[in-house]
Amino acid sequence: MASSRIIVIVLMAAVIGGGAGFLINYSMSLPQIEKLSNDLRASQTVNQNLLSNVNQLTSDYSTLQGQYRSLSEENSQTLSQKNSLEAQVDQLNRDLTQKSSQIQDLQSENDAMEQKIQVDASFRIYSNLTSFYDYVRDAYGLAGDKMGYTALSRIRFGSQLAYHDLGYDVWPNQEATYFGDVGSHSYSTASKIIDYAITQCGINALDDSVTKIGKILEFINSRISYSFEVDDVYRAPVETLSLSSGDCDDYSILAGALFERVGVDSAISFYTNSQGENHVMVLIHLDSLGPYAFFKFSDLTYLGLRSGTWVIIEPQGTLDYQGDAGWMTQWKLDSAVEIGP
Ligand SMILES: [Ca+2]
Repeated sequence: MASSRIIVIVLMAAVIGGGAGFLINYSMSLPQIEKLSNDLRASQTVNQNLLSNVNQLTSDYSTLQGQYRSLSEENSQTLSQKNSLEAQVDQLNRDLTQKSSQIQDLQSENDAMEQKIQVDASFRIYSNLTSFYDYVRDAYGLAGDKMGYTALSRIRFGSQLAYHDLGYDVWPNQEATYFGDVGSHSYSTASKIIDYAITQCGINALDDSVTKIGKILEFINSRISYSFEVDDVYRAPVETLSLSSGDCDDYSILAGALFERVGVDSAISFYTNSQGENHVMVLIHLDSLGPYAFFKFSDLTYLGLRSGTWVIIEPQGTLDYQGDAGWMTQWKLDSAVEIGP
């Protein structure tokens, strides 16, 4: 079999060589041919393996490309979700900041409300003390009119109410009854409330008189609201503080008591105008209101007041209001009574 292949190869070489006009004398040994044949088969096997590997790699590459595209899409979606979540976090942070601010505002309002409740409770007076003032008004009239039915008698009564609340025994008979029933003095109870009011005004020991007056007016106008009365009742300072309301005489009696408490001598004063209306304001024994505009009387000794300048204070306004000519100049002074014994 092997020799026949050699013969065929030799013959083919002879044919090819003869056709070309020459002869190639080619011959191989049998082992060589077998080796070549084996090598050829091995090479084919290697090629097939390589081809198979290339196919496999191509397939793997295609799979990886698919996975890469899929992962790219997922990555894109994840990035989009991340951006969305970050935007949500930003919004939540803004909401949180806003809510925190609202909570702080509410906390402040709550603190202020609690503070007001505490202050209201401290200014509250009870029926034992209100009954004392009712008892006194029963004896002297709602505005002290039973003492003479004049403007002077009325403001004298107002002055006495202020003086009582500064801690003085103005009506010994009524006070004895009160002490017998309650076991303490009405003027002591009232005087402590006046002291508390001064602390609420925020007055410092080093404040000058005008500053003290300004703080008292600020306090009065923040706490007290004007209220008409169907009957003309003169109320004690602590009654007005407890009610948080009053009319012109009640404002004046309260302001006079507070001015006196910080060392500013004061008087309750009664006025009329061309329309036949009455009004009550405060006079203070000071030369001026410093930088603030004001109206004054240089001498009121003819009304029984000590000598020197008396400045008019409208307690329903703050220091800035005291120079209001449109309001102040209409009033004609009728009478005045200093707060004191
Ligand atoms: Ca009144």
